[in-house]
Amino acid sequence: MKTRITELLNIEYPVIQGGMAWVAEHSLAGAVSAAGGLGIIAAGSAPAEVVLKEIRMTRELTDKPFGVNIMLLSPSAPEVAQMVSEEKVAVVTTGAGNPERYIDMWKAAGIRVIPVVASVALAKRMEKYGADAVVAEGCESGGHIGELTTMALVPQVCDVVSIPVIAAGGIGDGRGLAAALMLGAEAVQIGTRFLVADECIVHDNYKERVIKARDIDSVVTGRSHGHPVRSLRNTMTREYIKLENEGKGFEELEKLTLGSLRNAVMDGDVANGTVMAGQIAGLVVKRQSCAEIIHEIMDQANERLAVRGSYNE
Ligand code: TUI
Repeated sequence: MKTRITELLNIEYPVIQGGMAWVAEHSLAGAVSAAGGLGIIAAGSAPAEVVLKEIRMTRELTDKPFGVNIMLLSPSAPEVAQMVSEEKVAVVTTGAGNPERYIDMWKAAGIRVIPVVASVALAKRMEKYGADAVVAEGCESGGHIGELTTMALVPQVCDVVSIPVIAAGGIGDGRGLAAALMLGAEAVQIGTRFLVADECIVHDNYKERVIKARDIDSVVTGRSHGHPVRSLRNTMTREYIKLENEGKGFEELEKLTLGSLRNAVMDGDVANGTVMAGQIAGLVVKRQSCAEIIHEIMDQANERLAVRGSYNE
């Protein structure tokens, strides 16, 4: 399957792995890229030297292109932004903010720049500032989210930009990829399904929680203070939502989630930690290698796309 995204990024399949903080390190990114998708190392809140080591370890795993995701709320975002320029990584994606101050520097280093956006306005602005593509991410995603659903956001973004659009949020299989292409996207970014990949380092308890999740098991915390985060329901989210309903402020709420993503991912504390995952978690039912996941998605999408012509027969 060829699209402007597979051409731009020099990848075989239009499947990009989400840059999940604490989760997406060299073994996941390297496996996804080696399998023909685009693997992404998530910088999260790590300092530049840690991300640099991950870049070097990913280069040991594959000669194929991979990317680095920069989480713009992180205090180390400026130093990571500089370091990826010096390293001339193939692709940079950004999340949770507006990366315009870095775009010229990245472009000068020959990097493909792909901001994640949750609104039409930011998509337009990113094109104007020189982005090569955008990820339009709907609120079905895990982690930090915007307001709009993928179904509503993707076609509206496609209508106002000429650069290619990558759809994200609520996509976990080949039906999702086929649907995203119908909306005008030219690739998909997938996070939740890769959480349970064999090459993904998240704790076994986290993988089991994702596999066990039903359709209605993700919840959004933090809407009251303007930093909504989607994760799987547990002791922490129940307590958080209770305190939010009591009108508690950001500082008090933050105490509940300090280090909580790390605790879930690394220590397997799926009761008190933050188990970030998207609404599609209910569809994720088995562990597979990254190559199996990607091939299954492509086979299923190709099958669906072949069926399309038959509706008018
Ligand atoms: O960034 C994400 N998802 C994330 S980041 C993350 S780490 C974190 N952990 C705890 C609390 C907060 C973050 C976990 N998940 N997705 C990309 C994304 N970006 N979704 C929404 C946005 C976004 C939202 C507002 C991008 C830009 C924006 O406004 C920028 C502006 O200044 O206009």
